[in-house]
Amino acid sequence: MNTPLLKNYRRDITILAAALAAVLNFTQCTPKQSAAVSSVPNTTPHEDPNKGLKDYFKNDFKIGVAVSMNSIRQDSALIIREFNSLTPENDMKVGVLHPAENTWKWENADAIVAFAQRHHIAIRGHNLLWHTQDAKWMYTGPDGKPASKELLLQRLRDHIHTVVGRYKGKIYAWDVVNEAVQDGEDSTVIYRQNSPWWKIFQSPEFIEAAFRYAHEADPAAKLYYNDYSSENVTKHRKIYKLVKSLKDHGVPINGVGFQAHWKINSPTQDALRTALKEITSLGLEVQFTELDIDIRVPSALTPNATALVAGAQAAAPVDPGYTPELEALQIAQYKKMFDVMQEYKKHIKAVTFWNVTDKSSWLDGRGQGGGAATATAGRIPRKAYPLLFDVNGQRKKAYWAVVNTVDEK
Ligand code: 9MR
Repeated sequence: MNTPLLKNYRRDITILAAALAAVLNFTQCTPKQSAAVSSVPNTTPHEDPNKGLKDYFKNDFKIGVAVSMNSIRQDSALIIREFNSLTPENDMKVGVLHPAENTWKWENADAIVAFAQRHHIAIRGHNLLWHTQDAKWMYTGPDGKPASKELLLQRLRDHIHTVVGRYKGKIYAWDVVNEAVQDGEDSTVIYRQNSPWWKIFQSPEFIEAAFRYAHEADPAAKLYYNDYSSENVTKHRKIYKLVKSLKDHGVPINGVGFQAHWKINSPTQDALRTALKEITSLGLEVQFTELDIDIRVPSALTPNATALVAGAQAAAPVDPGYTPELEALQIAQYKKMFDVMQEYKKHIKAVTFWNVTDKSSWLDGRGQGGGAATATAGRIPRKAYPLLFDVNGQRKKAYWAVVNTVDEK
């Protein structure tokens, strides 16, 4: 790994990133100075302390955030100031809400809905069918054998009617089906094979059923198919095929959720444009449902990656932190992505960040790059710093880079 060529490459990248940081600091990462005379002395519209992301983007799309009871307790003022859409990070998932046939755990979900309503914040529901954090009991029949398709559909219908019905009129959009597409380059395998749902159905019938049940329970709610790596060309073609077939079969689907767990070096603007073009050509709306931009990339872009892996293997807590170089790359990536969102804003209904501040991101407990830690790579003890608020809840420079993408014309 330490060839002279690679060393030079790393040095060049570091210099480039530092230069980029300096330029960005001056041009994009401070509140915009408006030429217009503000009615508030010594402030411009972009410095108003009472304004949040939701206000800057009010003519474009909702700005949301995924929350837990903890984050609501710790960051309520920030959440209320910045966001106008909330997604429960875990508390509405099928296995969390409905861990046994006759057991329902409504406490947290109800509390999040009540908090949002109290503060006039819209709510996205997440989710109604997933192969993870699922209700395992659903897959087994009373005889201990795998449930029949009929029984599973009946349980799915009961679940969806109960949950969507309980929050009818309060939840404006649901992730109905989450991550049902197979990863990998084989474009002939569209549907996730290791899902318990697929194993029982061997067809997308359960996906269609979930959308129909959700629509029956709340005809006004917007219904989404939600997935990750949606900008990867093979993956988005599969997502396209799935949602096109739903449309062709008259299934009530309104949109596609791009999770947007991104990195400082991917996706490219063109990859995002291509995916958006294809999905919106079907007349579907789009939401970015789980946005974060991880600063950890296992490549020469992070010059210390090799040392970090070695450090992690030796269980040493090596953490270079949120360096100016990584910060500059993250700012640039946030700007690129929001510039494309501006191009497609007619189709985009909300952009939701996955967690509130860099103090606590779901990525922090995971291996480098957000993947699960593996035996060979070890668990890398680095934080991801993926959001727009720092560990103290203060706005980062990336925040202003994002705000300054708003087209004011
Ligand atoms: O952020 C969620 C984390 O707290 C849970 O432990 C994890 C369990 O799989 O799910 C996380 O949220 C996921 C979301 O529901 C669906 N897309 C991927 C998200 C990150 O894993």
